[in-house]
Amino acid sequence: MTRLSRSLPGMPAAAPVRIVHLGVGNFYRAHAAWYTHHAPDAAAWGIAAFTGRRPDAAEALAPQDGLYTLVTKGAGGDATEVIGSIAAVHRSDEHEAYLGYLEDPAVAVVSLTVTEAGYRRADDGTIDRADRAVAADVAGLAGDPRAAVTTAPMKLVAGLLARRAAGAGPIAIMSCDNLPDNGAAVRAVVLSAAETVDPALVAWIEQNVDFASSMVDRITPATTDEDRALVRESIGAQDASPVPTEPFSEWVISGTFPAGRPQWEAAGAQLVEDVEPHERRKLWLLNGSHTLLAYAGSIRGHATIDAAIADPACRGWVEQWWQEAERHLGLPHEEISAYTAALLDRYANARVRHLTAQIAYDGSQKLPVRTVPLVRAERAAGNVPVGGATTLAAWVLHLRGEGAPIHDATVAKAQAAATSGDLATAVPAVLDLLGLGGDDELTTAVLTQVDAIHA
Ligand code: CS2
Repeated sequence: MTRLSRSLPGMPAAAPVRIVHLGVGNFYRAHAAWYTHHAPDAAAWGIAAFTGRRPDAAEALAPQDGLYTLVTKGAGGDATEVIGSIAAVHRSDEHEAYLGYLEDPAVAVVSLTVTEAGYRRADDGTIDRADRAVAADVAGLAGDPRAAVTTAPMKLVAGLLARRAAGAGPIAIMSCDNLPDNGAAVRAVVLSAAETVDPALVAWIEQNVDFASSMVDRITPATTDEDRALVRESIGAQDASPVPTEPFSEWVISGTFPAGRPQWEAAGAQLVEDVEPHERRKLWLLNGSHTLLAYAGSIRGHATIDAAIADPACRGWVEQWWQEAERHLGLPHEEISAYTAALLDRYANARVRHLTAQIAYDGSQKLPVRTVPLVRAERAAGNVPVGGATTLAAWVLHLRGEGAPIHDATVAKAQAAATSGDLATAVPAVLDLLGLGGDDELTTAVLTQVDAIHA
């Protein structure tokens, strides 16, 4: 069967590259690439997409000219649509190509979906100099500003060095990852990374780079062979890498975009002054409950989110977590209940098949931003949060080998704490590591939830 390509009838031509994206996984292709495709000025805004650690997406997408099919899995059936906004695809190691884009004044935005772990942040939010890959990148750039680098913060620094040298002018960097205040978070990590390589770059960045913030919300599982077969049937061409997703989608952005941007708002994105309240709502209500379900659900034998939320115990804990969140979000009750009611429907959508094991990835990076801040707020208010304690209990059990397999590059300390003795020792050790130590009431609540999860 014919492979999907731009030479097939009705396919859009590739737009000139004005956006560079780092980390072209399913999530980006279900989300920001879709909005760019649907912007009224899409013909002027092509994306050059670089893969993350694995070259798979470049290998699948390059032979089909960057095109792919988005499969929206609604309760009533699947809708397929070919997305054309990715004009060029590259492996992450095609560094000269990357620098070439940054040297082009027409390139106006660098966006990122590199996951929480990809930012290589130390506890204080600056670049983690102890990280071996970071150290190698620093050494490389110190000798040659065009040396190949592998970490996301150093890719940004290398790109900005090239842009400054080329006199290509201001640019926006926009994170689409689940970090609170992600624009400020990326700014802190990039400025500290620049400092290690070329202190003069710091002032240039301050004058020329807009660190836009964005909250992205669309549940996107991994592609299955079933998706490939369905797409073959539906579009009459072979797509090696279609993207399944859910009907719901939300994108909230704030930034000045000094070199321009597509009219994303005309495709449904919201441009706001302050993304923070939106980000917190999504991180706590969605991502926080996802993490609860990923660990507690997988321990109770559920492979997918729809199965986990159908378990009355899991659903009860999620609802408790949402009540805990409501006390600290400072949003109208109606807004929260509308969002959580929609979440229950989204989670129950069995056609999405979102794996608990996928969400269980990288817990050591995720819990500190989506779970711990709310637990801390609850404790400061004198409450014992049962929902939060359930996530903590489930994570300790996961680190001790229960439920979804561990897949987390920065888990060593937490895993050592979790396996340091029996649960009565392990729980306070892990809480301590999360900055929740010395709290007997919380420890007791977590131990009680260990039993509840096993019940
Ligand atoms: C999930 C997110 O894997 C995870 O950690 O919580 O990827 C979630 O599906 C997205 O943030 C939804 O927008």
